Amino acid sequence: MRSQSFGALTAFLLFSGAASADVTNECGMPTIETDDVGATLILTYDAAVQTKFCNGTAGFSSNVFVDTSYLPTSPIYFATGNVTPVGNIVNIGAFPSGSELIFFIEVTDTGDVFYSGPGSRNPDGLVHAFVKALSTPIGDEFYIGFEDLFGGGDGDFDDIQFIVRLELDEDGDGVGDLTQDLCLDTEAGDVVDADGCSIAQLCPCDDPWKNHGAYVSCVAHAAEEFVESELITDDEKDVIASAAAQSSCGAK
Ligand SMILES: [Ca+2]
Ligand SMILES: [Ca+2]
Repeated sequence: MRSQSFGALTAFLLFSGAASADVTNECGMPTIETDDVGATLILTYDAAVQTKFCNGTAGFSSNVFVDTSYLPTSPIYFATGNVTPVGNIVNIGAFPSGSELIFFIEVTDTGDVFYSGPGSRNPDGLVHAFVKALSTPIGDEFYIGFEDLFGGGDGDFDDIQFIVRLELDEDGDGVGDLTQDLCLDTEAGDVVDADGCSIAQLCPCDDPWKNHGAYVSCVAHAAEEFVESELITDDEKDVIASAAAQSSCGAK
């Protein structure tokens, strides 16, 4: 089965980015070509992954997930057909180069589960999804559509549709480095805000603080904002604030 190595698809994209006239939702489902059907999506760089839900034409309702062996939290749910609003964006997280993003739908009406990629992954042995590279100025986007009927249905892969956006994410914080991450080189595992900044980056110990209190105040303020954004708990905030108070950062 063909793997889409999107780093090398530039020439191909020039000829395949146009949407067809057969638009079934606000995303504008593209024309599917033979190579798109059953294609796999394998990352060729460390990427922040985001999904944009486009719904589809299904009478059934399906829960939609991304599965990868690389994340302990896998699989990750991100939408439900005919329930999740069209255009809804979910930040899925950071995935290392070499990971395959395997998508699957769980059809709630029938209990069937169908995966993207080769048909051998599915209970009926048939391909149930297409993956098509879209043309984007920054980052990479792929249009994905699923067929939700056992046996392949009508084979137009438009029952569940969504767009996956990938962006280089070298610090692995799940925030794309090209357009969103204001703090590159975040320490691995650190919790970050929507701008990709950790508390340690917002309040660097080695900045020229007026005094120790100014540093402690910066950390306390940042930690409070992280709590309000539900990035950390109150208990975690207390631990962070206590560590800042006991540090020598800002001390003359
Ligand atoms: Ca990043
Ligand atoms: Ca960052």
